[in-house]
Amino acid sequence: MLKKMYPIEEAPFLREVVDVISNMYRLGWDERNGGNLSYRLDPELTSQYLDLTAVKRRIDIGFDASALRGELFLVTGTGKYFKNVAACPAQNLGIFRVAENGSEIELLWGYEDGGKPTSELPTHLLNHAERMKIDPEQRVVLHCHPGNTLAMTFVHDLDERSFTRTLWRMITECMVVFPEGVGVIPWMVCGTLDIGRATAAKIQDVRVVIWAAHGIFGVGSSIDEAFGLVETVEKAAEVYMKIGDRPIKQSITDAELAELAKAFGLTPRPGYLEL
Ligand code: 2HA
Ligand code: ZN
Repeated sequence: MLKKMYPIEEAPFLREVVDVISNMYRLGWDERNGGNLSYRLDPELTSQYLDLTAVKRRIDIGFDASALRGELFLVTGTGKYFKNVAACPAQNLGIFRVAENGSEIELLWGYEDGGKPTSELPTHLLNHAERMKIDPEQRVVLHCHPGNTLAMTFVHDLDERSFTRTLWRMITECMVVFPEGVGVIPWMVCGTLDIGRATAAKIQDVRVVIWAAHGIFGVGSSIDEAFGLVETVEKAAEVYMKIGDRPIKQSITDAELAELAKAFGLTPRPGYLEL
């Protein structure tokens, strides 16, 4: 019996991705072709919208993603502008499966003008692979260039403990949202396997990694979770940058952060509080 298929435009995962991308664009986090996103799709759900046996193209990705062979991903296209995604998802996004050989992908939908996945594909796929080892529900990796987080990487020292402690103090909720802290990578060339490896090496311990003078990566089991992490960090960085050089008259103490952890039943990263 032929399976009934629905139009891909109605797929909840596609709508969600288009929505969050448009939102990020309007927040000013994705100038020009800045930013990229990957979403690991559920095959059962996806098969209601796409014939998973109809491979349109095979694309060499130039690195080994065999840890993810057979997995389906919805990923933004290289050189594409977040601004344009809503008007034309099929040109700006693609859905593919990681091929058996691990070094190619099988395009099932999208990249319609002959395009291919984001230049940051190594970071996206390596992050998924690392994160899935500890969280089988890992689905989303999101990258963008939010201005305050970026600015903070110029004026704050990049030590992860120190960076995290500052963020935790800027909004009470920060420690509740990322009790494990944030990862920070000093400037590196982007779009490379090296920066992908450096990011993935951190992503087992943290769900946010900041690239100095570039942007931020957030991961999670859903778009909301990954986006929520990034917007919380960016908001805290905004408060930090707004304070600027003015003297701080009062702030949240370490004892208060410990009290907060107790109230919310969470464990701040060991050694980060001075008690
Ligand atoms: O996709 O953001 O890091 C453009 C970028 C590269
Ligand atoms: Zn970027």
